[in-house]
Amino acid sequence: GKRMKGVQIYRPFVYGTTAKPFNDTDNPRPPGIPLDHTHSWQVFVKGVEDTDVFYWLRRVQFKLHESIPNPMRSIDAETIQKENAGKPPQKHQRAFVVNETGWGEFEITIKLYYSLQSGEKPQTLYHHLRLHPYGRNEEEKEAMRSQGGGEIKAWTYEEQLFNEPFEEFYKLLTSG
Ligand code: SLL
Repeated sequence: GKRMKGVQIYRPFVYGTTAKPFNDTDNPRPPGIPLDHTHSWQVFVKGVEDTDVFYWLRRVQFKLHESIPNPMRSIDAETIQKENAGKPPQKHQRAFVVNETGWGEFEITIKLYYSLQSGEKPQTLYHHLRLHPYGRNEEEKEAMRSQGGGEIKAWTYEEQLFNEPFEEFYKLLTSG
């Protein structure tokens, strides 16, 4: 294939974590979860407002902390699409997501694998799993709690740049 000289194309996406402390009302600790686990959390990569990213992003690999069983989690768009087939649309259906529980914060390595047509090498992102609100004082922490409706959201809005894409990939990106 031929690369398109001077062409740059961007695709928006969001990645990050959402965490919630266990409590007695809407987030009880599930049976079998160790007593030292204080939170449920998820890490994800998805389109902005749940738009499709599967046509340019084919796999996401999340590397979690070694204290977590099976810390390498690889998720393929194809697998998600098969699981979704025939189901009514739901929130987060088109997202690469790992759900976990735990007690501590750590750095998550997120590796993005692009469509085979793109010819792009995988790219690595780093994300700090946040379980606790942060702020310079108690008011700021409380504001972060209430903004997330009791959830601690650490989300990053990004734009993926494809520089001088192959013609076939450019067609794929713009035909959606
Ligand atoms: C800390 N440096 O000490 C960090 C490490 C590790 C968090 C945090 C384990 C969960 C599981 C878990 O939450 N590890 O056992 O599945 O704060």
